[in-house]
Amino acid sequence: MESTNEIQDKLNNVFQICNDIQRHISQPNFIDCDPIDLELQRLHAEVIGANKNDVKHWIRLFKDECNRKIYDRDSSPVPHKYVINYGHACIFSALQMITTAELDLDSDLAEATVISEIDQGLVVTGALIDAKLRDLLDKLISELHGSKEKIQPQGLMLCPDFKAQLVSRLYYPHLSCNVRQLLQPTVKQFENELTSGMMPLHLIGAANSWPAIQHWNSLDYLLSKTNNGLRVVPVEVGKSYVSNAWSQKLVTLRSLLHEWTNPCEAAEVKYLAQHDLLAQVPVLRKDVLTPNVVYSQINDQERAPVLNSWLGPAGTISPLHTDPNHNVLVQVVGFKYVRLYPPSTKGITSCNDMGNTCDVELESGAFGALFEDEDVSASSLEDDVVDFEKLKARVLAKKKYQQQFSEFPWTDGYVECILAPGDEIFVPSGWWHYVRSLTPSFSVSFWF
Ligand SMILES: O=C(O)CCC(=O)C(=O)O
Repeated sequence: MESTNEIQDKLNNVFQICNDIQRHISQPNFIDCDPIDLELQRLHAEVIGANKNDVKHWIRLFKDECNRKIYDRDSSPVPHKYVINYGHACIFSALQMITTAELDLDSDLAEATVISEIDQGLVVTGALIDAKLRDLLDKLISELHGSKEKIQPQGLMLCPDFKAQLVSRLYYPHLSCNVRQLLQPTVKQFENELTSGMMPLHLIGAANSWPAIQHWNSLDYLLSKTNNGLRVVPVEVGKSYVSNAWSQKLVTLRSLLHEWTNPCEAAEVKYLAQHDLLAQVPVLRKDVLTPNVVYSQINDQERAPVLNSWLGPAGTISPLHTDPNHNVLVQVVGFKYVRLYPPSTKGITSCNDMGNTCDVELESGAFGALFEDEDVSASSLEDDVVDFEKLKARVLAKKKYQQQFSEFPWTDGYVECILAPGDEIFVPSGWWHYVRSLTPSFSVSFWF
């Protein structure tokens, strides 16, 4: 329980940070609108200058206007200023809730409402938000939580079941074309490797010394670093980003973690994918070190690697795709299967607008009999009962799918591996890669 003095101190700090944020965003040269955006510019000025009663109205107009500019467009890229404006509108809205005493700032509801508004802004603006503003928002968010009583530790793990992990491993009897393995290579060794050609490398235990390896499997830890899980994050909903029934939404981390630790409550697979969670929650960034591999290729500050987090339950799929950068994917919690094909592989064609994702579903044609229902495979081992009819049906379905895409290299021309906690995989640019989580999983990628 906070004392009256503590509450007053907290309020003073919160108001001070709000003032700093307001001053920072209101810099006249901060938003650079061209003449055709005069309407937006006018709205921005009015939001900043509006009296208290009008603010809410203007913020809504402003957000709607930015939203329209962002989403009502052809396929051309969204000009950054609309995205930044949208982010600012979310932040204004949060400040307005605080400074008009609309909410009891000491309540959980206030913390959740303000954080949700700020996180919307942070998620939409991503890397576009400037470092100073990011820092101020981080301070505000941690001050809002203040010295609230700590939640009782529950001792729950993101990936608790060691046996399930073993089962996942056993279910890969044919890892016949392993990615070349290296044991914790130095920068020099890695450079030597690359002089003979850009090939994927499985770097066993290369991230073992990361604090994240020790801490991120603990839900208590993840909740304690995210205002008890109130931080709001984007998730992909559906089988994979090329399937028809796929969408994105914003949810609290607490609801995600709850869902994954109570799987029967999860209606659909939700995947926090390709999101820079560590920029959104900088305290988690401290648990992560930049892999040696990245240093071997980048030595100037100008080209900082692009980080992304990948957090989800067992069964998330990133379909076979390529990226224009080199990548190191680091496995922090749980296990992932990765399969890679070289850039110029015949029989792989893309199906999406960006031309980087293959139209073939590996899980249907390559793993149909293994992956379709992991619960069944786990319980089969446990009870020593195998449903042969079901297995037969899957083998047939798999064959049929393979025939449908007969050009695709189903049986050769690839390398594969299973990433365990502490492992890294180097994916050279242009290599096709397919990734599937075998257990609940948390990974961080570095594109460089
Ligand atoms: O882990 C995943 O699901 C996909 C990772 C990936 O595709 C990447 O890091 O480029």
